[in-house]
Amino acid sequence: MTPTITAFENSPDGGKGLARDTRVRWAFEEVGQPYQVRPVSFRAMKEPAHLALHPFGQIPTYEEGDLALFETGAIVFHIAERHAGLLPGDAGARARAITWMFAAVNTVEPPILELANAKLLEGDKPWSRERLPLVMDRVRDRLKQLSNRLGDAEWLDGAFSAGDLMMVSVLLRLKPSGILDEFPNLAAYVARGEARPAYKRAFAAQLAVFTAASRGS
Ligand SMILES: N[C@@H](CCC(=O)N[C@@H](CS)C(=O)NCC(=O)O)C(=O)O
Repeated sequence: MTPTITAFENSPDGGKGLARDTRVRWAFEEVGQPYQVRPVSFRAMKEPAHLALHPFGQIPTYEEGDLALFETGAIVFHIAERHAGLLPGDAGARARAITWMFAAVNTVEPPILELANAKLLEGDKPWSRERLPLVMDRVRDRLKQLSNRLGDAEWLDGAFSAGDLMMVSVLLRLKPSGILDEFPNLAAYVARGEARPAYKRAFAAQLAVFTAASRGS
């Protein structure tokens, strides 16, 4: 059965890869699993039908027969478990790849989201200018640690894995801020992720939704 995921009907970034269905599309592309996409509006995301799939009223969701999942970490893990290509066969290496998936969403993504919130949602507050350097330094602290661990390796732990897919996806959000460029090995790591044919296909598929919509309007 072909899985169906949900994605923004109108993405705030116009389909340029920042919405989180990108990482799920990327995982599908890496393992060669076809998928379908059901666009949802912001209003529909908060209505009962979508809330039954996603208790927090967000995208993406994943449906396959009776199975409904939410949370990109869980969805990518589910895809990686069922298909070859994203998790190593060796038990230890597999556990470490899963560890990097958790690190991406649980340790690296939170300060990056905090920065996005500080700019987008709190930029007009009187205390925003004073707080921003503190928020940026929290991101730098995490990136420094990650940069030290990556060193001059190509990927986080041997061959490319779901751990890299999640970490690159999380770091991509920083590109417009310029902070990533302070850590050349991380910037190169992200560029290697973006250069993967599967990432390019995922990006193009997401963008096509919005370029087609704007041609039609
Ligand atoms: N932790 C969740 C976050 C999901 C999330 O924040 N999705 C965003 C789109 S990238 C969303 O639906 N935002 C709209 C909203 O929260 O109302 C995951 O990784 O799946």
